Amino acid sequence: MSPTTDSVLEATKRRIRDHLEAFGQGHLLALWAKLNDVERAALLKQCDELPLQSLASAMADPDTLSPRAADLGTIEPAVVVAHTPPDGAAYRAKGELMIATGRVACFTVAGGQGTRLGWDAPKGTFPATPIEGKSLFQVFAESILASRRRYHGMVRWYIMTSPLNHLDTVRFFEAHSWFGLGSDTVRVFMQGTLPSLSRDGKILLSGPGTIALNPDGHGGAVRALAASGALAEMHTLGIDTLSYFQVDNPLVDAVDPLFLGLHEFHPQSSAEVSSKVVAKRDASEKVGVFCRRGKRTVVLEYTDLPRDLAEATRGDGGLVHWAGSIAIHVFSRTFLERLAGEGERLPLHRALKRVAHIDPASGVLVEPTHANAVKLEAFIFDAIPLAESPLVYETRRDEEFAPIKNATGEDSPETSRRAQSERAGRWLERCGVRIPRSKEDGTLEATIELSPLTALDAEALSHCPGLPCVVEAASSVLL
Ligand code: UD2
Repeated sequence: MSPTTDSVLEATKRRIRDHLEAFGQGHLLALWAKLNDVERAALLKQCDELPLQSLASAMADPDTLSPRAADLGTIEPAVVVAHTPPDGAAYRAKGELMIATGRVACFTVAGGQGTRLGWDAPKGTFPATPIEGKSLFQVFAESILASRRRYHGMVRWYIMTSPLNHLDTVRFFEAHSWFGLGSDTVRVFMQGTLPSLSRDGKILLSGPGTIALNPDGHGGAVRALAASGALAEMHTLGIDTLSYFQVDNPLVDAVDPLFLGLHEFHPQSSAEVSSKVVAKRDASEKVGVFCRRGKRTVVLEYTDLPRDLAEATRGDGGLVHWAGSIAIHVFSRTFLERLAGEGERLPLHRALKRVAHIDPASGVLVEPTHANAVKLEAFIFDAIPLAESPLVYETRRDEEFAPIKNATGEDSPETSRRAQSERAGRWLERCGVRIPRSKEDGTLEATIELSPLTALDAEALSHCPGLPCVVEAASSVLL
């Protein structure tokens, strides 16, 4: 390295070291002497990009991020538009027109790590369906393709990944020829990252010259949609409405005209953001709940909802805070542009995790056996209170929500595949097909897999030629 380059590096180092020290993070350069010039330059770049100012309070005391019950104020049940609203057909027709005129795109957040499932690949590649084992991504792709055909409109698909799974996700789509959607109609872009902290607020090193980073949560979508150019592209293409869903729920109605129509035209909606809820299975179900805090509609994540509020019941025995978030929303593009333009950083939440890291004093790798680190994440649903008049709409769990989260037990591949099969069975019954059911509890005694390309709902299924009259007990039926 030339003397000039050397002195530039030293000057940059001094500037960055002073800045880090001002925030109590000087240890990040402690292993400087062990690094070569390339590693030094890379470390300085990483340090320079840290949003230290906005992380100042999190670093000063990571515990301040957990809301205390006293800070929540008065929490009341959310106002929810009931399932099958009057004039549903009119809202649906308006939603269909939104799709037909190319105003709607899908948006899937798929940057998470999927640790609980134990699947060592992007979660969207997980085999989800009961017979063919189609991946989650394929189920969504078929749903989008079927919506394009049914409503005669282009529905593009935006997928947010993270540095942990971006390349694998793109390769998966390439290997499957983009599931027939056309690669130019699917845009895969990466979310940002935030540094992982020690329990006392020190940024961790993952190597002598690298900072330990984690994806910045699905709340990072606001920034990533803007930074990737996706919002600008939507503007150019005339897309003004985003149908948002998570990567883990194969029952999602990816392009739901009724929900889109309600979002845009319901008198209680400002058409900025709308959300679907289902009645919580029980007080301990791990979903956020929609509540009202003062005049604002908010989602309190299950970890932040005090137990007495989670368990409070009404006179009829139902939960007071029953409206469970299934993470299905519609966002208007202009609302997201407004948030991104205001530089709105959604509040950070903390998750305690095990993170292997380098001890800056000794340079030795520490492999913890307990949760030693704080990961910081923003949640997209914290944008809801920033909307003028968000709409909350109740839907049916058995029709729209069977997520795959855990390897076994609740919300597992097994429960989700059964729910997919049950829904297909119900739709066939509505078309007059005889379905084998258990005499004890009425559950389906066959396995049925129905592709979205065959039918997007029971009504469409009734027009399909060649439906069986009877499904035999213990059979597998692929439609
Ligand atoms: C989420 C909701 C929960 C409930 C439930 C319904 C949160 C914090 N909680 O729980 O209230 O609505 O879903 O199923 O969202 N993701 C990213 N980037 C990240 C982190 C996550 O894209 O940095 C994606 C992830 O790929 C997945 C979704 O966000 O599609 C949910 O992530 P999660 O597994 O952390 O949330 P979960 O299932 O505990």
